[in-house]
Amino acid sequence: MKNITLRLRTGVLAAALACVGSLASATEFRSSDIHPDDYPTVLAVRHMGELVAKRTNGKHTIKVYAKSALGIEKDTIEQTKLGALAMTRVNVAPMNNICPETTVPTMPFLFNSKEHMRHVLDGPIGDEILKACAAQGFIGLAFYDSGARSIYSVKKPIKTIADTKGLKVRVQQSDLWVSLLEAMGANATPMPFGEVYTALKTGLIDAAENNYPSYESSRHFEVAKYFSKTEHSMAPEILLFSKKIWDTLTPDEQKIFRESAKESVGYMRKLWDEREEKSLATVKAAGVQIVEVDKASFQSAMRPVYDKYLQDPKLKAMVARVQATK
Ligand code: GTR
Repeated sequence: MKNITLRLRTGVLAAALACVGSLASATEFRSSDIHPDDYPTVLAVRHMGELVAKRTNGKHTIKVYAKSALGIEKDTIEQTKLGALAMTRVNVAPMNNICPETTVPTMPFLFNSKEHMRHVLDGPIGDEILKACAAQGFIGLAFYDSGARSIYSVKKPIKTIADTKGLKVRVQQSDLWVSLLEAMGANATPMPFGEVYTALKTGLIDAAENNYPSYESSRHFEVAKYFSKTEHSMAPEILLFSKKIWDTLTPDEQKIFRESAKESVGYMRKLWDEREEKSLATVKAAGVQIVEVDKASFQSAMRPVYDKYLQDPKLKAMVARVQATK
């Protein structure tokens, strides 16, 4: 009897210790996003977190900090590199200067369609770009959709490239983006996303450019009522993990993170397609004018951007491969 009690006690103690042990090594990884809680990128990383928690039996979890709670994209990229932050979901644009391979999917008018973009990023070219960021301290886990970016303006609709001449347009913080808008004859003004609403309202800028969901969720449509369908770039979103922290995970854990991230892509795409439609309906209902543009006039002005940013033969070849991918 005594023996059984003792054995029972030891069993309970062992279970309790195991529990404390697993709690002690359990890690909540922080991930940042500038978008609101209901935005597809935020929901997708949360979904990935659920998969990771399930597959590691609760040992690892992900907490997504939305609405720029951890800072603007440039800063969260820096924190991720340093290992102060585990993950960040950003657009490829602020990575252009850091990881040159990310310029490839940013190139203007590169993809023919959403399907073309998805197909390329799901394949070997997408994987090469993700892997290339490791040299700069980032594990590229996945690409997410970011639709096609178009110019929206406060005072007048943009119909042809002549209309962007001298226009002050906000761009993302990337040299490539400055060149892209300069090639349109615009006056490119780089600034963080969170400052754009006020800049449009106060007249500091005349226009900005983005996809429907960001145009809608940021409420830029309240100030800039002309959305001109230039669709000049399909620069995707990228999910980055800190290499410093990554190297502390076991190979099995790394596999779980990688697979869960990849699985969140399909989930995100479904949400994205729905959100694009919903956002378009919202802005239209608010009186936004959706303007058809002479796209060819923009396309033919992009040569200098291709020449300047594809000097590295490796990148040039990659772009040619994208163009050859059916
Ligand atoms: C959005 C994108 C953000 C950010 C923003 C911007 O479409 O999701 O990551 O790049 O555009 O223009 O700064």
